[in-house]
Amino acid sequence: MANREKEAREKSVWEDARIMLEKASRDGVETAWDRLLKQSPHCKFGESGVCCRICTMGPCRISKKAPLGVCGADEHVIVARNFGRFLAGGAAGHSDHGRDCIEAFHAVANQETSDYSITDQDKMLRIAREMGIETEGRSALRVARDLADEFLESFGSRREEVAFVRRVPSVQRKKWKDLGIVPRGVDREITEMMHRTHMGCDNDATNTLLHGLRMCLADGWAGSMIATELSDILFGTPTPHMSKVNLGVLKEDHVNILVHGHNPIVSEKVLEAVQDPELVSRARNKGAKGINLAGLCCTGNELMMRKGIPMAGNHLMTELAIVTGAVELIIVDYQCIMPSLVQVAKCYHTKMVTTADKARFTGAEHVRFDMVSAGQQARKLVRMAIDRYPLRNKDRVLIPSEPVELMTGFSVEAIISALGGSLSPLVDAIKSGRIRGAVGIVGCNNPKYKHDYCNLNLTRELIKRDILVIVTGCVTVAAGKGGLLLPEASKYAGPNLGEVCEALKIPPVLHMGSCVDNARILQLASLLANELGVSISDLPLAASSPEWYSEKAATIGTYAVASGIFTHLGHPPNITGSSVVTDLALKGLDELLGACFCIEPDPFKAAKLIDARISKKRAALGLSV
Ligand code: XCC
Ligand code: SF4
Repeated sequence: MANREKEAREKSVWEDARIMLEKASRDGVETAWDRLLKQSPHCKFGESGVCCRICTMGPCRISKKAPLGVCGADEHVIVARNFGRFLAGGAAGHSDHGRDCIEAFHAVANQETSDYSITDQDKMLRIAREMGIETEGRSALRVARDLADEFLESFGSRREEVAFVRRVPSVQRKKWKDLGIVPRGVDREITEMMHRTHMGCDNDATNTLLHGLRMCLADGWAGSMIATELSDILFGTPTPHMSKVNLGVLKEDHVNILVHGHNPIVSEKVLEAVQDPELVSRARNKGAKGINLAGLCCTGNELMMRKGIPMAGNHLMTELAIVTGAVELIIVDYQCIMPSLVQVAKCYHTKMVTTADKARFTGAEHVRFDMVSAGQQARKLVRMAIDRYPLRNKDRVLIPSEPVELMTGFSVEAIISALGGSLSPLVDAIKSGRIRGAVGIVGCNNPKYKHDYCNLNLTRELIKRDILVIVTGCVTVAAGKGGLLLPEASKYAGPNLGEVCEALKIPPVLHMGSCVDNARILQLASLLANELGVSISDLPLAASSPEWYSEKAATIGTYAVASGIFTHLGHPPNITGSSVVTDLALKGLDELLGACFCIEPDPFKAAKLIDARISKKRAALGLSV
């Protein structure tokens, strides 16, 4: 085997990735894998979390020789503060995305824009009623204004608890209350974390981490949940349908546009623009057969869940998608967009455009999106892409692999409707053991792992054990490329789960959306708990993020645990330098909240750990193991 091919094989499980990695190396394009090599080995102080840069008496790093920072902080305080700020970054990301959704919804409700509208009015009214807003005899816009205000309140500091806390089963809520971690306003919790972790504030590691739980709960049950619910209201609640995945979704004879980032506010308008007949004929005049839109990462998940737009790839495929040489334009909003994309794009005819004032990239063109000009800006972007088509160098184009089909669109509403209108059949299946439990596998890629090896194998191992898997975020792409998001994949599942899936014509792995859509999993878990009259932590559930990299993923894991869901991670966050913090994460939280973290890089061993946990929960409920 040639060296280049062998190297590529070690980096990813996928053929499309390997072919592109070889091309990148021929084309002289540097990727995340190359840069990881140059960054290795990583700094041990940073890796274990004992390096503090919080004030200018330092920076300090803890070692045997110097066990305290200049101020006297020990490794526990330093690790807890660093991790608290890490979680704050993740909570801020999702929640600011949620806030942008509220602003769009607010603009619609106040008739300040004609570029967006309410697509799912029934859902809007249902949630308004859930929030205690009067809907009888009032216009939809009037209700929408109240709902927008209600959601904005969940970000401020006037509330005792964020709005959706009322969805949490009472036993879990009582635990939060006893621990003093009921989430109040999202912004308040994040600000308080920054305050607590200033030099000379919260100098008790456990106390800092308890606030971390509260802040992450604010993300899960407010920032992210609001983002999901409002995106459904604005763009439609997903229902099951088919789509496609991998780099094969790019088309050689079309203008190819990629959308990357997280917020559907931008990508939904781009989707409208690519369907504009005038723009389609402009593309034809330039020699293309049409305009092809594909997604990356979570913006891709949003478009695929609601509109069936194909998905080109996940986090580690974003550079490689450009290496095809077939992409005219990559439009980004925010989060998880590697700055290297600017350089990779420059190696080809690809143009990179940023759209959010809060996420600009030196070297990329900026086309600002706002509520009133979004439609116009989206058309401008599509024109830009079309005009680049003639610049494409056909000799440098290589689109690998045929796309793989998948089924997507499993919102909570869609799951309930697939079950015939209530969750009872699912509850019965869990009780009888035909479905032994459910695991949400979520999150990212990280070049420290063979790309998608853990994501894919953990998913396969769990369904074999009659455990239903739910995927969101970048794991979706792994499951999709592996053929697991198809009803026919029931043949890879254990006999009992397989039978249930066949009867319902659903895949054994359900795609529930993007990373903010992990809030759908929270909601499903609380509905199940309520149905059974128990707490979330009593259910045979788990979560996992095998190849995570981002602050957001750590925040998601933390709100999952705080909500009562046992959570597996492929590798620990940078906390191992403190025994207090590590013990709390791996054990202490179990006593406090009925769930904790576990760490295991090997997906086969991880499946066993998760299985054991599910069996334990089943036994405690008096169900067959
Ligand atoms: Fe980002 Fe959401 Fe992770 Fe993927 S899964 S790498 S966070 S895009 Ni959220
Ligand atoms: Fe050093 Fe303390 Fe300042 Fe951190 S806060 S840099 S440990 S003196």
